[in-house]
Amino acid sequence: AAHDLVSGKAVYEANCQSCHGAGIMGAPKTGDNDAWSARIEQGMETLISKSITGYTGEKFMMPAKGGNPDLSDAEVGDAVAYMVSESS
Ligand code: HEB
Repeated sequence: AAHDLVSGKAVYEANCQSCHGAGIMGAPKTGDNDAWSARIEQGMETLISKSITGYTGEKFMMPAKGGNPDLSDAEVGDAVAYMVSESS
């Protein structure tokens, strides 16, 4: 499915930037290609499903939907697409 990068930017700024903007608490920083390239190789489906469900990495944790259960799966997908487009 196609992702809406305009929606994704807004969802990102409201829900993801707090961690991913500065790359705090182990979050891969948006725009940092080195931090993202190996992650992007997993493919969009995997990146999005892990962002929806949340997961614990080796040291740090990505909260489900960034901690906002009101987001739809499509909104999370748009935000991931925006982050990847900024970080590739
Ligand atoms: Fe995050 C990771 C997305 C929010 C923290 N994230 C991540 C990733 C993605 C994301 C895509 C990658 C995955 C892989 O690699 O597989 N986020 C996202 C989004 C959002 C977010 C879309 C909004 C909704 N985060 C967030 C927040 C935080 C975070 C808010 C804090 C609290 N993350 C994180 C971390 C990580 C991530 C820490 C890493 C983990 C590991 O270790 O791996």
